Amino acid sequence: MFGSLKKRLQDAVKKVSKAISEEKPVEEPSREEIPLATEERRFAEEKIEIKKEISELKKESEDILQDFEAPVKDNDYARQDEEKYPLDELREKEKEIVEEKERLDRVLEQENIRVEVPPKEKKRFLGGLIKKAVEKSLDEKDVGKISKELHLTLLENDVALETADRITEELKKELVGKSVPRTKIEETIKDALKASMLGVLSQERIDIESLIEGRDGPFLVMFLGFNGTGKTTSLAKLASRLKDYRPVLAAGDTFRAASIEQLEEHGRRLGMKVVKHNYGSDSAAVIFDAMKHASAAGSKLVMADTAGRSHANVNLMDELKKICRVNNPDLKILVLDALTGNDIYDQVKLFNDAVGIDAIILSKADVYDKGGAALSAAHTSKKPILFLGTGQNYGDLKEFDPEEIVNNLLE
Ligand SMILES: Nc1nc2c(ncn2[C@@H]2O[C@H](COP(=O)(O)OP(=O)(O)OP(=O)(O)O)[C@@H](O)[C@H]2O)c(=O)[nH]1
Ligand SMILES: [Mg+2]
Repeated sequence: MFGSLKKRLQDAVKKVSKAISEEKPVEEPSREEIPLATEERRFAEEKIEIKKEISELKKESEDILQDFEAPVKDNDYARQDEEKYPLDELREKEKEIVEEKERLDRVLEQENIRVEVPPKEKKRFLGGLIKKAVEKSLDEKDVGKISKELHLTLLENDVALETADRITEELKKELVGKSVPRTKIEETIKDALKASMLGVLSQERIDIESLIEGRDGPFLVMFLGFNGTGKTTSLAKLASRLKDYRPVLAAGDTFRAASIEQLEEHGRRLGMKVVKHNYGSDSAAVIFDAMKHASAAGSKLVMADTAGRSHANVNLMDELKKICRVNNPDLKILVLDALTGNDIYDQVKLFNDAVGIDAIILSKADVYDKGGAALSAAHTSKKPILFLGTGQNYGDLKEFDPEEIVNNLLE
């Protein structure tokens, strides 16, 4: 039943996670962020200071040398100045200046040599880089891409718009701001998607058997739905499953030709009592009779068939309300044909508004590949899907397990 949805979801998740994980891993780091850059800048500032110092020294040495050389030309001055500047001292001073100049020149020569960053600093910096390279912080933009792709995939697979919206909203909440190892992006998206789909699918569970056990008189299960969705067949399958409670079948569809015979045939095959009236008779009365019969016979279960109906059948919708008023069913099961696709939302709304439904059986899952119907049905009704109809035999009723389905979809 979920073949197409499974394949498309898997493809979509792969596609977006690949795109995100392959994005340029590290943005060009700003100078402020990186210790190495800070170190370089500090060095550049130092260089300017050194240059200033050199030019001052040069000027100083030129002045001194000038003073020193001048008196040589003029012996009088020389003699005078020798007193002022003792020659040895001048030579010594010149040597110092030249040495200092040479030292500063050597420092300047190293201008292109990288400043050695202390190993601890370097490690911290590299650690940051590696983290950026292997981890991806999912932002609004990334998650936007993911949810857009998945939203489309869900819609293409029959998921109702409201349901697809809800799933992708949940996904966004889960993913935005999450820091994920680049190798685990796909896994993370899958997990988030699983959680949001499970949130939609997992409605309160219903255990029919314990409900039946917990009831004093006969427990009344009523089947309702559009025309031809699989009500009568699903009723027979569930009756077969619950045969130990000796169900009494009520031929509540007094409207469609051959509906009574159809139920009688199931009763014959399953060895179960069928309570029937004539065609055109009051359906509420048939079910009421079946309840009486079950009470008298000590049966714990009545399963009532009803006619298929739609918005157009105003009388039949009123009849449904009357059946419920008169018989107050314990469990109203809406049978939905999985192939219905987008109309599921309307069908759920129609029956829920009219009489309120308690649970869903999704029939024809065996001939339906898209899978989205289940998500829409559970989400729009907020009721549990009890079973999937998986064929035309009595045994073809599979318990619906949301976790199994979601895990299978995204394994
Ligand atoms: N493949 C498949 N066919 C199903 C399933 N459930 C029902 N059908 C078939 O769907 C057709 C209609 O089934 P019914 O049980 O008569 O449907 P209904 O809702 O009672 O129909 P109406 O009483 O006319 O409204 C029949 O041919 C069934 O055999 C299912 O799970 N899988
Ligand atoms: Mg029927």
